[in-house]
Amino acid sequence: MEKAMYSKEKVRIVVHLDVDAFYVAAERELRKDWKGRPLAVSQYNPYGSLDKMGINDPARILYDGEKGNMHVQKQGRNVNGSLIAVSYEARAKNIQRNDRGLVAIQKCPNDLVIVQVPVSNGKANLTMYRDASQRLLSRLVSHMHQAVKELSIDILGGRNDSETNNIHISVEKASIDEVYFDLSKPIEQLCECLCKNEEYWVLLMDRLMRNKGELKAKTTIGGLESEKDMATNRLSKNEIRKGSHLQTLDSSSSSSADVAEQLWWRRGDGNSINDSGWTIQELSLAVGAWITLQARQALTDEFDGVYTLSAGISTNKTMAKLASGLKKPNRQTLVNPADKHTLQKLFHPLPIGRLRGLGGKFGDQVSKILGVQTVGELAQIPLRTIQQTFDEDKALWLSEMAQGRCCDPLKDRTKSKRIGAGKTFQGNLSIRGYDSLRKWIGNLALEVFGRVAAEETRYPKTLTCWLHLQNVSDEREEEKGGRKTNDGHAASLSASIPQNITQPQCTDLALKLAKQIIDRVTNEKNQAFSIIGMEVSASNFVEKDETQSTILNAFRKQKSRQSTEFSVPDTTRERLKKKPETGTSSYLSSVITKAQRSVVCTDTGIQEKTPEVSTVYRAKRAHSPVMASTTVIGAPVDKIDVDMQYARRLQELFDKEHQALQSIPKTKRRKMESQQLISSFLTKSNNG
Ligand code: TTP
Repeated sequence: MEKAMYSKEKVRIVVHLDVDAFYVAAERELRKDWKGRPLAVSQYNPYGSLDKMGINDPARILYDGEKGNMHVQKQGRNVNGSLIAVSYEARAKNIQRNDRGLVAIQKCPNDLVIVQVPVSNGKANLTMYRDASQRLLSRLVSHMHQAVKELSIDILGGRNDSETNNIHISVEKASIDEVYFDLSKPIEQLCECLCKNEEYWVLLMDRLMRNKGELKAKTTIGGLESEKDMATNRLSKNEIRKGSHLQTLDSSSSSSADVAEQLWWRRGDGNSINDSGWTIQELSLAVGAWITLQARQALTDEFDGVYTLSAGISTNKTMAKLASGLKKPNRQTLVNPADKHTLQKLFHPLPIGRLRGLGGKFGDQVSKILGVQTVGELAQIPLRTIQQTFDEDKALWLSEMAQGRCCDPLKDRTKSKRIGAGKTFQGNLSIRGYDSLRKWIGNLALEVFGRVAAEETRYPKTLTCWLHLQNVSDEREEEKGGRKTNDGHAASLSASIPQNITQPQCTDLALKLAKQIIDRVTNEKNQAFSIIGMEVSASNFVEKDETQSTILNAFRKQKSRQSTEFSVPDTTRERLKKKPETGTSSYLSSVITKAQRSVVCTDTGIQEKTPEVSTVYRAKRAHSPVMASTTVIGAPVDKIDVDMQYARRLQELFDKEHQALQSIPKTKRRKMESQQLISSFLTKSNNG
């Protein structure tokens, strides 16, 4: 086995975190006395009598077992909505997602609480869950940074604090209660220092194994669990989604006694890296697990134990997500895809539909064409064979995925990629006329518009309408677009959102899309229709100051014709690459980013000065060097030279500023008012 001699080998550490029984936890944040009780959140019940219910409305409590059955009798059918979130205490009583309220009550009559989602405008109002989601994410990001920083300071004794102050951790919000973190960068920095100094190594091992092996006890090594624990791994995607009673609340029932797991951790006993038996990848995973454990615990403590998270620590998104679902709730699982045994035991038996990106039509296609059911069967097929059917990129992606290697990067974002509002219309509530279509599309568009308007920094470019129609004939199926479903046909259409769209225009646009879908799916204008589901959503977000700036709109149109890049000279780049200056480089990058913002935000000023020529000074933080580029926008071709002069002047100023920073002692530099530096840079650039 390769020893942990430090090499420039790239190791990726990706963590997937998923809040346990999220809506239930959000309800418990409001009512702390529900902690520990079997609790379920019920869907909005369209047959019930409750059309409007605020968050604090006591009528939301549809059933409380401790108070007897009165509620059921009093509120009749209200309590029988389907359950969308079920606490682990309720799962232990065999209550599952999608159970009807009355069925759940039969399973746990004395103790269960059923609470209905808040309602407004005759539909579920999910604002409280969305708000909770944003709040949790922002705290979690902060706890992750804190955990990284503490570990670095603890081990390296603050020696590298300029680096730890500037660590970049990519964060991708994946859903309302799921998030990915890419910890590769800080862990790489840490491991590089550790492996060069045995003293640090001992400190690290001490930290990882401290507190009677807390990390070991609270982390499952995926693929090495005891047979008993593996039972939950074999749950189908559907069983996991519904919440199985096999997922246990008792985290101590983990495989901590398992011999193989003990061995996994015991390698840390060596006195130096070289006699430890750890590979760099394993060491990085263990460090990732430690950081994740600290962040999870800090978050749970901060919210008085109301929110718990399950986590997966691995080397890519697919494996991290798979790992986080292996042991729920409130537990973390580490999966090392480089370990063949783990791959064979844990990954290869899975049906391919369990993998990210293979759960839908594409997965079915792969399964059918290649004749494979499991990930292991896919892994056996040579790349060349896959390439005969799928294009090169897809074939490579499939092959790598089956080997547990997936390179998909994180999409650095902490907000949802779309804002949508939807509603289902069951049975005789289906929408059959244009008046109710107008009413409901209007309600949904209004909600989307309101939520988009509340966004401070971004703006969507695309509006989409999705409809689910029933009683659709099978004729000319392929012309309808969308897809056939068990009970009808679902299709969507999108359109660009014009700038400065008003709320009535947004509703009109959504309605126009809905009518186009109906015409297409029913094959004829003014044909009868029956809609059982609809959604309006906004997506394709861009930064607000970009969209709102006329300059940048011009930029989008003309970029391909008239743009030019202006890079930081190599000498500067070399300087910035040097390790002692890493902190400075990210600092400068933020100076430039701010400068760019100021240029963009005050772009009318620039426009006034040079109406035909506008410059955006952009800085991207690439892996290590600062990349600065100047893009000429909307400028007549003969003016580009003039503009490049302006760009060069900015570049010179940047270099001067950089040099000036070097003459200030590092500690002082960090403490300096950043605003002061930025404004000096901007003043110089404006005067220049
Ligand atoms: P999930 O993460 O799928 O489930 P969960 O958090 O309730 O439970 P687990 O611990 O097994 O992850 O969904 C997050 C929330 O999204 C869930 O609490 C309720 C909501 N939701 C729906 O409203 N409808 C659905 O069909 C699903 C799957 C989730």
